[in-house]
Amino acid sequence: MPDKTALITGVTGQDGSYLAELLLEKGYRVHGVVRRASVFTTQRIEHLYRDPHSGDVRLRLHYGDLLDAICLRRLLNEVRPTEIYNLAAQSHVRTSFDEPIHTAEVVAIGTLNLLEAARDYRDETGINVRFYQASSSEMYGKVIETPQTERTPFYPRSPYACAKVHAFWQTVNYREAYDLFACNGILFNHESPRRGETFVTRKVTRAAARIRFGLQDALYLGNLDARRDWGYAGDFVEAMWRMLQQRRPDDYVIATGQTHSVRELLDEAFGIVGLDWSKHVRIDPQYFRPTEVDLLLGDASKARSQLGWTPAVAFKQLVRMMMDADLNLARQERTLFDAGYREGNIRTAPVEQIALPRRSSAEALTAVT
Ligand code: NAP
Ligand code: F7E
Repeated sequence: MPDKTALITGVTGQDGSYLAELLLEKGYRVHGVVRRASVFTTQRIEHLYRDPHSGDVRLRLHYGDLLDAICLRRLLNEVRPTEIYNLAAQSHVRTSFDEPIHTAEVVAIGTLNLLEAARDYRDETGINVRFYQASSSEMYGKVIETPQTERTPFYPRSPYACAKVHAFWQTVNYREAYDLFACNGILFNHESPRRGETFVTRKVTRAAARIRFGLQDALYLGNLDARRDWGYAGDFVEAMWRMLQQRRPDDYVIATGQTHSVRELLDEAFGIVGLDWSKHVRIDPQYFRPTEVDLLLGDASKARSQLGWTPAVAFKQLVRMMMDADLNLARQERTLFDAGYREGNIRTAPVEQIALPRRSSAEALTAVT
C-alpha cells in the first residue's frame, strides 16, 4: 500500500472517529485537528490514541481551528497529507438558528480557509492532495423532488444549510477553477452509538434506555412528523474514503433510500424495551425549528454504480445497535447510583428525572464492562 497520510478536521466528532478508525485499519497515517477546550473532547477517539512517545504512532492530534487560516496552512505544510477530509462544523441545525453567524463562519468560511490552504499547499509542494467536503442532505431543505439525487436543486431552510450550500459550491468551484481533486459527499442523516446526545435518534435511544432503568420519566421533543433517511455512520465513512480513491473527483449522494418519521423511531426504540412512548413523550415548542425540513429521502444510485457503495445497516438494525449501547450505559448508571455513587458532574436534571452521575462519553462508560 502506498504511503498515505490523511488530515481530518472534526476528528473528535461522530464521523471523525469512525473515519479515523477506518483509515488506520487501511494503514494510513492519520492527523486529526482538535479544538482547544477547557475539558477533554477526545472521548470518541480515546480507543485509537497512543502516546506519541511510544514509537511508531499512526494517529496524531494537533490543535487547530477552521477559523484560523494561518494555522491550517502551517498544519498542511507540517503534516504533508495526501488526503484531506473536512468534517468540522457547527453541525446542529436547531442551534444554527441561535448562532447563525458562528455557524456560517465555521461551515462556509472555515471550508474556504481550508480550500485555499489546500490549493497553495498543492501548488507549493506538487503533492496532488485530494479533498473531501462533508456536504449535507439539509441543502435540499424544502425538497423540490423526491427522492433527492445529485441533480436535485437545493432549497436550504436553516443557517446551517445555507452555509453548507456555500461550502458545496466553493468545493465545486475549486475543482473547476484550480483543478483541485475535490469531492462533495451529500450525506443524508447518519447515526450511531457515538451520535451527539442532542440529535433526535440519540436523544430517543438514551431516553428509552434511561426510562427503562427508572432513571428518568419524560422525554421532551419537537416535531414528531419529520421524516429522515437514517443510515449508520460506520457505513457512510466508507463512502467518503471511496470518493477520494476514484480516478476523477465528483459529487455523490450517500443515503439508504428508506425514510422514517420521528414517530416510527419512537415506536422502534421504545418497542425494544416494551414501553409505550406516548406515556413518556411531551412536546416542547423550543425543539421546533423556525423553518423545518419535513422529508428527506436519498437516491444513492450513482454511489452504488460508480463507488460500489451500499449501506450494510438498515433502520431497525441501527436503532437496535443504538439501544443496545444506551441500555448498557443506563445499566451502569443505575448500578453506580444504587451503590450510592455521586460525583461533581451531576447534571441539573428536569424535575421528573432522578439526578444521576453523568459521563460526557457514553462509550467511555460502555468500555468499562
Ligand atoms: P459532530 O459530531 O457534530 O462533529 C463536528 C466536529 O467538528 C467536532 O469534532 C467538532 O469539535 C468540530 N468542530 C466544530 N467547530 C470547529 C472549528 N471551528 N474548528 C475545528 N473543528 C471544529 O458532526 P458529525 O455528525 O460527525 O458530522 C461530520 C460532518 O458531516 C459535519 O460537517 C456535519 O455538518 C456533516 N454532516 C453530518 C451528517 C450526519 O447525519 N451526521 C449528515 C450530513 C453532513 P468539538 O468536538 O470540539 O466540538
Ligand atoms: O433532527 C426532529 C427535527 O437534529 C432530525 C445533522 O447531523 O442531519 C442532522 O440534522 C429531525 C428534525 O437532525 C427533536 O425537527 C423532533 O426534523 O436529529 P436532528 P437534522 O436536523 O436532520 C443532517 C443531514 C446534517 O447535516 C446535520 O449536521 O427530528 N426533532 N424533536 C428533533 N430534533 C432534535 N435534535 N431534537 C428534538 O427534540
